[in-house]
Amino acid sequence: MSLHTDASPGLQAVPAEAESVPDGAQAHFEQLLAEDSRIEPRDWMPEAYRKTLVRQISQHAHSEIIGMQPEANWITRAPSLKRKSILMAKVQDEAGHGLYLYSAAETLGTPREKMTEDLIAGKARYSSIFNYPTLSWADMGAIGWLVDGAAICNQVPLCRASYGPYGRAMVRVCKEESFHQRQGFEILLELANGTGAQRGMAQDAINRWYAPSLMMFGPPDDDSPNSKQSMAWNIKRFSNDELRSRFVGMIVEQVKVLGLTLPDDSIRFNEDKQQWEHGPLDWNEFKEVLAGRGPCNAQRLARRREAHEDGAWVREAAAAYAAKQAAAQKTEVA
Ligand code: FAQ
Repeated sequence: MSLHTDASPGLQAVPAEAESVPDGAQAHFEQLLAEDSRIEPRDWMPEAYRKTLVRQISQHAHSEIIGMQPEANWITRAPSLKRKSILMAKVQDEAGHGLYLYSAAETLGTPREKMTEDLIAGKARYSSIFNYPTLSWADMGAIGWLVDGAAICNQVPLCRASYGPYGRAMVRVCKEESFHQRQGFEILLELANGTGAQRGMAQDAINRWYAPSLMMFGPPDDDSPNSKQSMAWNIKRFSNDELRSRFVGMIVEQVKVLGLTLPDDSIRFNEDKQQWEHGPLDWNEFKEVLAGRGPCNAQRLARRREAHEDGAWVREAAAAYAAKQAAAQKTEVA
């Protein structure tokens, strides 16, 4: 199965021989990796390493920004003022995560404008999970518990990613995601202990978000073209399946505290492999979502495009202000 589609062609690695490599630079890069040290923006790095990072960090940044939409859908309908303010703070946190990540990607030489253009033109990827609809308030709980939970599981190892600006951004992101996960769990706990209808709503949300949250970890290892190289470069520390299995082990215990169930009878701990196993996932559905044909892809991109157009005056005003400041500074120096 090839996941490269016309809608999201991804970035192609430049062959190493096309680069002119300064003396000793490749050896220094490899030594930093061998020592498990950080590569910093000032360091020489292979072009393919740079492109892989831009690919992963920009898709991560876009995910945070598009990921604001499913939850923003419930801000005006939150059941209380307290829930509304918590949800608004969470959605704002996601915007902040997007900004840290765009900044980390910019240190690799790709301007944020270019990444944004690719996103709104439908050329860039963002996480599959944000193409599913949020149908009830309980979805705010399921997103916090399952989606932020999966994000943490995937992102804690990224705090040790070999590229310094990415790893450091992830430290702060993970701290905030862990608060997000707890607020989602608490929403579900309250619903699970509420009326029969509320309990039913919580179970329905878990039933709908379970499989998509497992697919967030990416395709199975034998179908993941980037994993091997990314692991050799100490960007990814664990494979997609390893992290998925770890996540299943976490939620299978947590769901018991909710007194609810996961929609998967096949979950078991495999003693021989020492890992959690889950039932089959619909990878065709995943492929469809990646190709732009998920339930909400068109809506998410249209909304992002609209927000970009609506924000044009802010960018123009900021640029005019910066030009004015620069001119004033120039006059002062003269
Ligand atoms: N969705 O070879 P691999 C969040 C693509 S943030 C879409 O395995 P890789 C916070 C992949 O890009 C969620 N595309 O790729 C939040 C590649 O395509 P390409 C985002 C996917 O990079 C919570 C192709 O498939 N988190 O949730 C997905 O080694 C609540 C082949 O795959 C991150 O981005 C997918 N699920 O591993 C916000 C974490 N999976 O680029 C708001 C950082 C795979 O060759 C509310 N990223 N693809 O055209 C990563 O850890 C990795 O990039 C993976 C994919 C694990 C996602």
